[in-house]
Amino acid sequence: MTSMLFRQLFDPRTSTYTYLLADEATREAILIDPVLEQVERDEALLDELGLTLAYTLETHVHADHVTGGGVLRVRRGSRYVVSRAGGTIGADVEVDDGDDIVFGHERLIVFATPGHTDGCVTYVTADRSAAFTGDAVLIRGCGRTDFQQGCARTLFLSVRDKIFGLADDAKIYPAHDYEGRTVSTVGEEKQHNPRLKMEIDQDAFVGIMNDLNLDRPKRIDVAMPANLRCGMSTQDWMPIARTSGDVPEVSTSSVARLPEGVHLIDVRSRDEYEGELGHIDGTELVPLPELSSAFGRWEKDSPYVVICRSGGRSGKAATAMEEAGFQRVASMAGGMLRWRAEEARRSRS
Ligand SMILES: N[C@@H](CCC(=O)N[C@@H](CS)C(=O)NCC(=O)O)C(=O)O
Ligand SMILES: [Fe+2]
Repeated sequence: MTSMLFRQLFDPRTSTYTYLLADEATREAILIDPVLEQVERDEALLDELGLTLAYTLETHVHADHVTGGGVLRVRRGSRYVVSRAGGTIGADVEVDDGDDIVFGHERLIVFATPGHTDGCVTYVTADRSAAFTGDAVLIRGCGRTDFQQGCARTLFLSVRDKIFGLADDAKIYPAHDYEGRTVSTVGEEKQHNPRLKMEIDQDAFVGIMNDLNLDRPKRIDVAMPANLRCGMSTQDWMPIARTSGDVPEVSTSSVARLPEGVHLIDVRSRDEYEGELGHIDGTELVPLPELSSAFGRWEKDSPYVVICRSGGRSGKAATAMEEAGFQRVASMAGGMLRWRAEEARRSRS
């Protein structure tokens, strides 16, 4: 971990930690457990630090928040990584025990650590000095085992055989902390974790877990289905992710491979449309202030992608169109700025 860029980020509403890791030399980055409502924060940090987001990694299918991995994939071209055992649909990379995730010269090793859910994994740095344990081990606690195929017997074995098999000074970075703690070590948890310390046996652990009587996570009915789809929308005409502001977005690369019959609408001013950034062939120019006047002549059930300079106005337009009853609308994330940047990247490679 010594030369790796590392930031621990926090979502206060769900007490979730998101971890940013990057190769200092190549600037390739990953995010572990990004949260939908914090995507703007994460993107700003990536931009400030000059990082390319190669992957987003889920430690499991979360029940308490929607992943930011879907929107980040659409906006940044990152690849969505989740355990094969988690039962998700549409991931870019499904990992199993022992797999590697490589970014630049850095590498994380996947440990299967089921029990909180059957698809829980722990990501361990190549030098085994730090483990991102998700909800398998929390600081002085552990993930509950009362839903999502949770199993206390399995969790006990994952922690004792896998995570506690690391050196005592290995750092533990959990997916949540509800009391403001940020990091622990294997040795500390072996000694002080009230559920998992070494003097507790498997039967005692199962007894503790069966007696927790926790409330159902408040957002489970929204979070679970969304996370099982890797943060992507249920619409299937294009790969769409909905932002925390509920704007449907598609990537520039999806627009570059546009399916037949999708209407492209550019909502910038005529000056911009004909200016330096230019426009995509086949688009219809309808400046945002005039958008609603076009609603009458557009079919409500046809598919539309809306475009502007950076994705702000097109997002507003997409929302307005949905409110007006259009059923298949998306905003092109990043707008013409990203379109041109991607074009330059494509022509270099
Ligand atoms: N109160 C939170 C749920 C907290 C919760 O259940 N957290 C899960 C992790 S997603 C857990 O395993 N907690 C273990 C514990 O609180 O001991 C919510 O409504 O979202
Ligand atoms: Fe969880």
